Amino acid sequence: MKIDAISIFPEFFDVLGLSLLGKAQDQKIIGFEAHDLRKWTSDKHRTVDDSPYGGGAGMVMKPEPWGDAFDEIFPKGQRPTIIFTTPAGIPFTQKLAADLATRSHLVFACGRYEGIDQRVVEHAGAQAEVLEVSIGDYVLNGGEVAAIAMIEAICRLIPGVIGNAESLIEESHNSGLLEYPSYTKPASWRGLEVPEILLSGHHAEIEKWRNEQSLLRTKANRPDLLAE
Ligand code: 6GU
Repeated sequence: MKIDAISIFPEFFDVLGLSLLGKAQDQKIIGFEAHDLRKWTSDKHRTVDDSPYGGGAGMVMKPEPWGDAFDEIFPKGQRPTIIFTTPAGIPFTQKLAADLATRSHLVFACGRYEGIDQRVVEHAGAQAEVLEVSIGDYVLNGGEVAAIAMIEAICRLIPGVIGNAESLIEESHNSGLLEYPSYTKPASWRGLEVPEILLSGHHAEIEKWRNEQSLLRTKANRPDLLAE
């Protein structure tokens, strides 16, 4: 999979060189490139924003640099998927991550300030599959951290990125419930014991206990998931 990110702070994406995603890049399973939006400005101050039509606080990202960036980054004759990061987007979920993991080319357009001129989104639709996506109900200063979170969630679902494919199966959100609690050695630690059932070797009983724990945890932490 090819992934491009466009941002005025491309250095944010340096973290993608670490750990499993770094390894996946070395192995050419994913190819990642971060681009500085200011590359596509032409004035002395390399301006990327301007005041909003209609008034209001804050600044809006100008359309021209984005259009020029897309002209260069979108391959001719192909239809990449472009993700505009915005708190006004559709929710990013495990399901969306799995869907996006099947694409061959993702482009993340990371807005700052009060957002990007909406015509940029409209215009991108002519050359790409377009999604406006949010990672949750809170506001970040820009889309870079959100894009990094999405890239990690998507890439770990690509075959070969995670060594142990089994670990993908039993995770929180796959079943619609949260994952059961985990324990490791020592069995007794600072007066706290590992639940005895886990030491029993009764696999059917352990599975039953884990299912119960998943349900209890979901009830306590995410009752909204049970309502669904
Ligand atoms: Cl994708 N961008 C920004 N700026 N804030 C967010 C977000 C995205 N998702 C949640 N908050």
